[in-house]
Amino acid sequence: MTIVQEVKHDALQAAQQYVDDVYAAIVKRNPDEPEFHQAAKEIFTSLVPALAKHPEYMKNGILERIAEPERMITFRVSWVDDQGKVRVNRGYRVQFNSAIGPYKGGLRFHPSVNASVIKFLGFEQIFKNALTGQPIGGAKGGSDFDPKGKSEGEIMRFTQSFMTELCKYIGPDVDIPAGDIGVGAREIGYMFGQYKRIHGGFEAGVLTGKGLGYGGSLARKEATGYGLVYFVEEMLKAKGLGFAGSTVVVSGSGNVAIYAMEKASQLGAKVVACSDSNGYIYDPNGIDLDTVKRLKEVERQRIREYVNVHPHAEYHEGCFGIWSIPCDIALPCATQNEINDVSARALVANGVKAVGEGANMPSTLEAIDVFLNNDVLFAPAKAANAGGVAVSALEMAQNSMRLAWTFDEVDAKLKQIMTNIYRNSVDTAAAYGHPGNLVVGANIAGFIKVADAMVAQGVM
Ligand code: NDP
Ligand code: 2IT
Repeated sequence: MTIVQEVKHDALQAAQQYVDDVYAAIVKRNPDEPEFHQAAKEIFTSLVPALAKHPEYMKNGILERIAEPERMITFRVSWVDDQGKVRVNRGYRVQFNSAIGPYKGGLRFHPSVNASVIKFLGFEQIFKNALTGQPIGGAKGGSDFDPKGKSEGEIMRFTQSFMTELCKYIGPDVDIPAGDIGVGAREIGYMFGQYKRIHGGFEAGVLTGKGLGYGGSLARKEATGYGLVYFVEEMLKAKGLGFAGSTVVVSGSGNVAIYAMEKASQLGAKVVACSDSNGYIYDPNGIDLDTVKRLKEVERQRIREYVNVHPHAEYHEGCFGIWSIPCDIALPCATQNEINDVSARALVANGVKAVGEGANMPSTLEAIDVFLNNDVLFAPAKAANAGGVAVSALEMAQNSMRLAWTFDEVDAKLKQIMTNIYRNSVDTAAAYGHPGNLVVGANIAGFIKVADAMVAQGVM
């Protein structure tokens, strides 16, 4: 008998009512925050069987509390551009939940950043971090600063100004930021330098994703993309499938996309497409990753430049067209809501077997329904992309021990963590009456860990 078969129908009804009431209150209290509403809706919908089984969560007001950030900081970030003009951006840090560990989560620099985006990301991070099995709470931050077209000097001055304010709220045992869209090793380096200058000590554990020469971890750069592919490989294996011999489409061409492409290729897949925010490339011979790395990691160019090196490849303007390319496995690794129901139906019509979310919330709620209703193997973001933050926690562990593991040691731990998350999600989905539904499994598994800690620590 599954756990959910043991619970009575009226317990399920009470749980559903509780979820509906709290969701309505969230929408009312956080108007004009559609991304945050979307993330809350996805998680809450999954939690009904868990709340029915554990009425103590309702009694303790867990949903009301977990959806309200412990702290939300917004601040002015002033800086001077290369023309001598004063510029002002807005900085954010949401410290969402510290029930199981210090706040942990990335920083995003992108013009689309606002309170809704930061809160959806911070909310997701709570459950993702719990799934890793490591002692890290949930947080996120960033700014509406647009790094595109900025000089090195402008990036440095902005980033230093950002950290001058953020440093008041973080610390190795308090809150540990890392990268996300628009924040990579370069920005983490400038932030680490500024934090150190202000605080006066070498607190390596205050940021993760650091350079290898000053406290960074081997395999952190690769971790999100590799971890995504390890997770999807487990999911495929359970059905007698695998990356070997498959055709793969990856959106984005940033940190997550590049290392997802690398690992998928190493496992014998042919990656035929990737993108940036302007458009996508299709290379029927398989993407030449060295060219993509040079264009994106070194030269910070647009992906359209790829066809100058490989004239047989095609470039198409716009982001959604990439999902019309026939493939066995789709790995959205760019941004939120990049797959809508139309794109999802196109993927299904072309016979996609598996979708693995490398980005955070890349599929709309309607797109997820399309995948689940058509028996597409679906790996939800908070499980499938947890490898990045998991290796961040391993970076913190190495910093605390003042030693450094080899690449192979970190990679082996990452693989084990991704396998554990997969098994935990599968087992939890089955136990709560939704076998094979990893959305439900991952949401409930992450939630229970945090909820139990919140109950144990009392109302606060
Ligand atoms: P990068 O900045 O390295 O790359 C982002 C990529 O996505 C770029 O190719 C970018 O194109 C594209 N992109 C960004 N915004 C948009 C948009 N609005 N529309 C279309 N394309 C867009 O970021 P990451 O690779 O680090 O992050 C990608 C995703 O993965 C994000 O959702 C992030 O939250 C998630 N993630 C990242 C982790 C990490 O460790 N870095 C961990 C877990 C999840 P362009 O260059 O044109 O902007
Ligand atoms: O979304 C994410 O998990 C990240 N951007 C990584 C966060 C981290 O702290 O490494």
